[in-house]
Amino acid sequence: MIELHHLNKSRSKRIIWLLEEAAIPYKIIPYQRDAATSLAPKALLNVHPLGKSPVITDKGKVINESGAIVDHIISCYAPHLAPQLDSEEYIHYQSWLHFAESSAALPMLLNYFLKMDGSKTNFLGEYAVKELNSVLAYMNDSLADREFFMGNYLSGADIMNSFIIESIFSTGLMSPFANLERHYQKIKARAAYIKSDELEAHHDTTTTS
Ligand SMILES: N[C@@H](CCC(=O)N[C@@H](CS)C(=O)NCC(=O)O)C(=O)O
Repeated sequence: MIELHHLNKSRSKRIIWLLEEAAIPYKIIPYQRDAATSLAPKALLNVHPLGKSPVITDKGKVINESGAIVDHIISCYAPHLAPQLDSEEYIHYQSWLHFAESSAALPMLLNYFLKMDGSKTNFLGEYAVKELNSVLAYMNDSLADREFFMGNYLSGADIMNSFIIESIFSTGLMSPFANLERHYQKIKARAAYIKSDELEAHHDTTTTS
């Protein structure tokens, strides 16, 4: 059975959502961020040398990086959440999978960390805002004529990019991006997404007390 090493308030929630969509048996092994530093506990280093989450174990394999995890779960257990391997769409699908943790995550996290840090920057602050707006506009435009990133069906592309969309929504930066907002409302209404929210809250000691 798949075991998900899940850190509270993290990207790992997208893997819970995926596992719920895939409807396969799995087990969550929960970890809590340090209350002062927000860092992961050292115990995660016993699972993978980077000590980050998500990480899964499946059939004796340890898999880190959410993109690789999403790819693995979908290829092995939920092929309906991706286009056919030999289709034209497949390359676009792969681009969206990688986009979430590269082009989109960098400016989003830069922006977030700079705000938390509060220090004066030379060019970085302006760069982060400009880049973030550019990737959000790209995502928004791509959703203009479709419900989901790959068309009219949910795929790993939506699951990977949900971390970006949720984070942006929580900062209140969403208003100029109506298509992204529509997409967010759509995914939030899915039973598997609602279940992932419940499970995340259940395994987060800062919300369950
Ligand atoms: N690119 C990696 C990023 C993994 C990552 O940075 N995870 C964060 C949680 S969102 C983490 O474990 N942070 C705790 C720490 O750095 O101590 C992925 O997509 O899995």
